[in-house]
Amino acid sequence: MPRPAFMTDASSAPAIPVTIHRGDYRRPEWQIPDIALDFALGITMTRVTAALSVVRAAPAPAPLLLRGDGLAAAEVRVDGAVWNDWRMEGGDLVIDLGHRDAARIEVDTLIDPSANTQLSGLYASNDMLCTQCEAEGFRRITFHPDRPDVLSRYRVRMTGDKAAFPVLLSNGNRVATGEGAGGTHWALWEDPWPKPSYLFALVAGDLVVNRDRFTTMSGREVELGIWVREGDLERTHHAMAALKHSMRWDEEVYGREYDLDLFNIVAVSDFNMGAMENKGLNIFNTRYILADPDTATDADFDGVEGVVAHEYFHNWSGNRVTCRDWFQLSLKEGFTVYRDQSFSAAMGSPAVKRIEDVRLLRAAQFPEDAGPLAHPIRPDSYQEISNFYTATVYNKGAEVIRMMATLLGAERFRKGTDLYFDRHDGEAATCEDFVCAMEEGGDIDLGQFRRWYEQAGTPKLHLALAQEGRDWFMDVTQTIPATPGQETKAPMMIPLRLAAFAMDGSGALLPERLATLTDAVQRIPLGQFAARPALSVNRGFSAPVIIDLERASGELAWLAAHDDDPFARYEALQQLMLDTLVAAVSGKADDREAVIGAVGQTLEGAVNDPAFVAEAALLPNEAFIGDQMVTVDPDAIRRERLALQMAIGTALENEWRAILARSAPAATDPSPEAKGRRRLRGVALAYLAASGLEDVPGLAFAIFSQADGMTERQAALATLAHGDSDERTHALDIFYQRYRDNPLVLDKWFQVQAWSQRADTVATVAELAQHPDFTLTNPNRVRSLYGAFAGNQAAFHQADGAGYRLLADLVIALDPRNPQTAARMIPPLGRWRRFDEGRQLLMKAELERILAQPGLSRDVTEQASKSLM
Ligand code: 0A1
Ligand code: ZN
Repeated sequence: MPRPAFMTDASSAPAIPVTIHRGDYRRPEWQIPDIALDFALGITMTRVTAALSVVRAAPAPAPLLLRGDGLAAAEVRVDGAVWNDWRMEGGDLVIDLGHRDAARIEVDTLIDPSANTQLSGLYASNDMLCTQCEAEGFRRITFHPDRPDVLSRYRVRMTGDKAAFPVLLSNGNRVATGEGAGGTHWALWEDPWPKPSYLFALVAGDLVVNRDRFTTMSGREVELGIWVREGDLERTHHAMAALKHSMRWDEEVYGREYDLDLFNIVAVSDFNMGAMENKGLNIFNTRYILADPDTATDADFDGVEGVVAHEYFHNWSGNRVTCRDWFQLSLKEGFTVYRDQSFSAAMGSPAVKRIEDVRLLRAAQFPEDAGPLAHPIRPDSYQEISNFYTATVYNKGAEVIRMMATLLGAERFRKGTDLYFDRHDGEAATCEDFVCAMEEGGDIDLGQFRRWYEQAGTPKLHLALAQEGRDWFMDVTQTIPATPGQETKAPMMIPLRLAAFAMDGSGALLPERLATLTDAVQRIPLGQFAARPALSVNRGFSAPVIIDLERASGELAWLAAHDDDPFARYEALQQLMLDTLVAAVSGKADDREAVIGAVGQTLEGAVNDPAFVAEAALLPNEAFIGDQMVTVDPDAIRRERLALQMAIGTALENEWRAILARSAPAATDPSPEAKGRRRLRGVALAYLAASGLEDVPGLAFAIFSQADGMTERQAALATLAHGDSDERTHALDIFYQRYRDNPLVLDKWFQVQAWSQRADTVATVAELAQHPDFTLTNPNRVRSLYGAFAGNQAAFHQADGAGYRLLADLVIALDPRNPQTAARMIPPLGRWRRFDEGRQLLMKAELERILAQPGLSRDVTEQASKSLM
């Protein structure tokens, strides 16, 4: 009698905090060169028959350990015969194969995709079936070692009802199809490239395709397909263009060519992350595929382009060369983010792209590095790996790659990447392998540089100018703050681009040079000048560090106007704004006039480079202002930032109005120039709104109503949402009625309200959580309301703790259904150390309330308990 064989539980294993350590890595005892999977597909019941050809890889006779999560084994067959020498250990299947060195193992599992609310493994989304296996989802489909250093060739047969699932997709090439009994059909897919289980994918559903072709540099013809639901096809063209550009770019810049005859992308609405790089079958959150000018903003278009590129680039940095274990995640993610950033820079404005990337790093990664969840880009331990898909691993990881590229220069960096790809093709590699390839290919010693992989925390560089006669120096003191488990740190190797200018306009005194810092205290000679120069440091943000350098507002204003590095110009103006805001928040004298003057200066470039001017004119966000303070005062920050916005809005009213008076570019014009103009119009409108001028709600409403695309429409709506006008109510209504059937646009409706600077935003968010269109089943919807809210500093940190309670309630409600997404909502509560005592107590109380819930997932347990430390 076969034992009952249904998936035992839709939720992950209960929380037993087991910590996994990087140092405990052991090579796999068994390899699996070939896997055949047979799926009998159904939304509520899918039967999986897995046949694994296993080969012993270690000398000692160890049993075969196959991981399982929520699975039951009905029967195990070895070389075709029923085998009884197996047992379950927790969710795992352990098969004793005695002294056999090779065997063919067959196991059947039954799963209910409709009950899989975690969106990990095989699940149903809008009547379609799809998979998400990274990091450990494959074990929710069938028993398997499910570790990235076990690489197999996959053969996948899928059978399903032809009407329900007319399209059957998996990795690699479709080698056969046919009809079956009872209205079923089947397809057989083979992927010639050995891959880890986390890259397995399958999709079955009623989908339509946007087809195209690409000819690779060696003349291989590749068929491209973007699969979406009927009605969404018209919104896939931008993604397709991005895919073709990415394919060409990777050939030209890294010499990397695509390696299958087919490249498919599928868009699904319910997805925990942005997208997934499964071999030959990328699966995307609809948010990063669907875009047209009526429903997507310019930022959304850029997001599509960047994520399509990111997943495509993984084909080499991730798939052809994969990770040995999950501690090496940054090997594929940091490098691939660096690659997608470089690609997007090449497609648009490099300066603006750099500004955006740095702003994101400061908003998402710096706080992580400064809080209880800080970890190195190559972590030393974890309880739940899903919690380590972080801004540190991704974005700081990209900065670390960028620093190596800076130290080596373009040509030697390319030698290093060539060596890395060639040497490790087909392997599961480590971060150390990457650094070794850089050292050899680039002929450089990166011994000390490796500390970037080991030490958490954002380094701080205290800089001071010193003078001896006519000789000038920069004295640098490097400190790295203590982080959990790392009390003391050794100095890092830091590439610092710098230049010095004479403020009398006579030009560069010190042309740009690259200084490589290695010591805790170091003196860098700058040269001989008659007077103190204006110092331009960390140009292009050459290192992910915090610079502490006192510069007078006059010097910053001068640099904001004259520095030849656009990023440094942006930084100078931001620093000027920041100094002013921090002074105001601390009740000290501020220099508003200098800021107004510098913004006014910058606006003079509005016609030539509107995109840059728009970025530069934006005030630093509230959280970043808070990061400069010993104790964050959210209310004072909100107040003073609004006051400065109002002062700039009022003083430069004519300039802002002039920007809005010029006609808007057509929404269908995607050129960088048009995008820049739209962005600047949004900034202008926000400044006018902040200045409280009476006609502004009317003006915003007119822009909202007449907008021919989403960029202008959303900017106007967001501006109105901050205020208290009839136009606000009216615009929100119109927007809702017009887009209520488009989930991605409806997300924006939730988002702009959660972002609002109104005093009643906490109450509004609580109300919206009860709205019939709000649902916990869709991660995009959850993020659009609660993710946006948690980023609204003054609202989330409302002094009575109502914001904290709201977020904790969400975590508690969401955890049983989707622990990964629930756990991602916790870090904002973990920032308690940065706030006053009252808020600290309230935040900790909510973390404790979360932890007191029975049956909490491993994901949430790890994040909440570490956040309390
Ligand atoms: N490798 C993907 C990210 C990803 C990770 C986990 C996922 O499921 C929980 C999904 C996607 C990327 O970097 O794009
Ligand atoms: Zn990635």
